[in-house]
Amino acid sequence: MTEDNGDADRFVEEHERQINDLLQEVDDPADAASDDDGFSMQLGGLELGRRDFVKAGAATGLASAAGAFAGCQTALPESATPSDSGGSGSQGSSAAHSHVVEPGEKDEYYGFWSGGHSGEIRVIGIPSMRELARIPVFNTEAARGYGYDDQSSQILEAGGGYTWGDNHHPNLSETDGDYDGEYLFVNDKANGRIARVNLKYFETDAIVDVPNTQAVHGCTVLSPDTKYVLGNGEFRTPLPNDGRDVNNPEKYTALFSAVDPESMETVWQVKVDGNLDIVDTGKEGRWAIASCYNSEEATEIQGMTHDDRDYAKVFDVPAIEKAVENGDYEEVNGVPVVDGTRDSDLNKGDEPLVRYVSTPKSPHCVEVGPDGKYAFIAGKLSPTVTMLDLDKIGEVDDPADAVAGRPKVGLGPLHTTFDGNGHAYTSLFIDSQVAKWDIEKAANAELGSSDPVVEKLDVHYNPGHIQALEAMTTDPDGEWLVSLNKLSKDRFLPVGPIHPDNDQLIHIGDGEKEMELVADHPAYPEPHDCIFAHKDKINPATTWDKADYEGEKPFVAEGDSGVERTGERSVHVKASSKRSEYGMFDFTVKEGDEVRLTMTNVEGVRDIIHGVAIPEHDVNLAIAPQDTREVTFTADDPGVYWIYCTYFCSALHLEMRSRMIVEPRD
Ligand code: K7E
Ligand code: CUA
Repeated sequence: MTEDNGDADRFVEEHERQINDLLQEVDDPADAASDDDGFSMQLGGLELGRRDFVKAGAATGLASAAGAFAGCQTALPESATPSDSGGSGSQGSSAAHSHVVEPGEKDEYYGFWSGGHSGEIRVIGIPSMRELARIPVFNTEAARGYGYDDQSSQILEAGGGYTWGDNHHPNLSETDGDYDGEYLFVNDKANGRIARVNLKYFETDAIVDVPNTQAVHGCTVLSPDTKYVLGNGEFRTPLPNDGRDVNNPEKYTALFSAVDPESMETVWQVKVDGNLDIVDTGKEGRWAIASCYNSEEATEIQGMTHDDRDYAKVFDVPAIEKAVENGDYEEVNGVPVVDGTRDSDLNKGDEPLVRYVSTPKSPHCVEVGPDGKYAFIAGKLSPTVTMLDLDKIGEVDDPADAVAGRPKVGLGPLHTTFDGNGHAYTSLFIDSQVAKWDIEKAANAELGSSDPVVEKLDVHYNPGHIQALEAMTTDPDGEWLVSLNKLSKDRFLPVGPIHPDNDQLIHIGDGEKEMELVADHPAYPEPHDCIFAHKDKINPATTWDKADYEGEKPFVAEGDSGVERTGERSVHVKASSKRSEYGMFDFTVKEGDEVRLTMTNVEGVRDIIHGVAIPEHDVNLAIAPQDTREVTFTADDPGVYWIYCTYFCSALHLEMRSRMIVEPRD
């Protein structure tokens, strides 16, 4: 049970040194060509040569089957075979496995990407990596009129009225452990929120501002039936955060929150020691496992990385529900908060709410494998992944006895994914690699052994999440894996100092063959994670069904267009739209009127969207067939304003216009 975790400063320093090394090589490729300079160092128990840091084919432009794998040879156990197939860095052209989807053909999978601090979700086809759509969630977005019409503005307003968010973890709703195609849920780390996207319309339909919490980072649905959406409070704050205890960090606390997926209300929270980073659940609806990187409860980096051990926290969901039912909580801002700290009475006895499992060192991610047997907790500052046996965790007296394995996979392990065929794949942020390893072998090996590692593949560069097809279900599909790399450095045409990320498509097949790097895909900052669903599991509507909004907003049929005065200073304008005219060629209001404009697109065919732009009034609607959108604005200045359609809907699109006439008031 010996392990080499080193201390945090050393890891951080080494990491920075490696990045500097790499950047230098990028600047001066000639220098990099000589890799036999005897440079080597010990890090995390691994003997590393210069080529470990200079990821070949990328930094040097060396063509290179050999080059691409040089980086992993020293780090691999003898049994591992370096690939001879490549990863030449030529963006797919020489790859043995094609990801090309021919013109007119469709992709096999939907990929839903988080958009990081862009606030949006991106929909990308797999394997082509073609971007199909962007779904604005926490951001406003002009192309879809999101944040411009009254309905989406109200969603943003109800969610706290912020103009942006930082979404990391997209999750698909499940029924019986499989994707049911109904919803996608995603966190907002920036403002402590969770949003729901309706997958019939690919539109955000609710945002909850989770009370008592400043950052919701980890986010997942409770398998197998989406009973809750679970969110990890990452930043510790006073509870409630109303000015009390501001200078007493030891009184700050982090909360684990459960949100009802239908009402989107926060139904309970659990107060814990340390903080909360990432979360996933077992497959049976009982366990939620979260990582904690700041067990020190420090407020500065030195303190946060001080200890060699932090923990994983295992939440017993039924036990928490029971505590809430029994009234064993304190209500804070309308939410029952149960005490899951280590000294809590609720954690004594044989059904503790939260089990604290000692784990090295500032662990980052938690992913539960397809069979639900193990939770995989990547060490981040430890080169290991801890496997926690979920069948045992409820049985053992000391939660540490539920640790079933701890392979040493490489430097900076962050996230793990699965091919459904016995392999785990872990991203190595510092090594810029994906390590493939054998799960059962790791369960049988000594803790800290690197024997279970089968293969490593260089990626470009510094991967965060990696995700294989349907890896979070009970039945992963293998075949493709995407590595979401934080830095692209020299991989693309330069576009100024803010570089794209690089999402790399890697062929993994059924896990029996070597991994192959197939394509680079630049990504606008900054996706963190993605999730894939087979196309048969997602069934979007191609036009709106007006029955879905009956009673919430009107449907303006062609004959119903008109202006109604609703008050001294307010009017309601209703209009239909179709190719290539609005229901009214003009309408008249008075200076200073509050105008409520209701517009229906009466088209019955797909793909014919009409837009509404009103110059100088910041009005911008995008209305899909059979949908109705409303916007309320003030007509401040007398004059004539040409309304036009923003979507190129027909040959007479330019002529699709109307006039808003604002008469002077006196
Ligand atoms: Cu690792 Cu927010 Cu999932 Cu980023 S988190 S990488
Ligand atoms: Cu309607 Cu262009």
